[in-house]
Amino acid sequence: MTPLPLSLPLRVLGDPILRKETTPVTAITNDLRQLIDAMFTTMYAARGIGLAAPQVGRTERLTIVDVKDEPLVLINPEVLASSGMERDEEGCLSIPDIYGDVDRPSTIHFRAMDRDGNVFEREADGLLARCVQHEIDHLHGKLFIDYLSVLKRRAALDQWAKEKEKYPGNVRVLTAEEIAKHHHRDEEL
Ligand code: K1U
Ligand code: ZN
Repeated sequence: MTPLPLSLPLRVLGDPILRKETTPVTAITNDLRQLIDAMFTTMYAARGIGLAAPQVGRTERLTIVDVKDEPLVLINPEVLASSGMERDEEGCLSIPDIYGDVDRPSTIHFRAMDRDGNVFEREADGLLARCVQHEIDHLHGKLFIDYLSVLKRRAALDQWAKEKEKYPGNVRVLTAEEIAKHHHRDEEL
């Protein structure tokens, strides 16, 4: 029986890795595929719709998303074109319980590589477009709070100053209950 991929600890705001540029992936190795599997386990356990490598302490230019039961692996993703503008609320698994309205292009055309090394291009709108942009930002050290107005950012950071006490060492470890509850999503992959 294949062992279940492990859930990884999440890095939260304050960990310098969240502000670093990532390194492009040059080869799809078994280690990278294992990382991808562990990232899906972690994202589902945390009830997220996206997760980027720096959020689990890694520097590879890699992110995953799953909006509406369509898991996507995006390696070296880039937005090629965008249009429209929409404001909607965002959260971040690395800034738990903090939310804010962010303006982003409503439609994007992006390119990425999948887990088999195939390059693909795709259009996205709605929540998928928002999520892909949020995740690509993570790969360049940018967080949704960076888009907030000075006042709203200050309020979010004040709130975070209290929340962060729950995460010593800037690490969020998911509980066994959280992992067990969402493990069925992995089996669908
Ligand atoms: O990268 C991350 O931190 C994941 C983040 C992605 C994201 C959320 C909201 C808008 C854009 C991108 C999350 O998944 S946080 C969980 C969450 O807020 C959410 C979950 C389901 C639907 C909508 C939001
Ligand atoms: Zn995030």
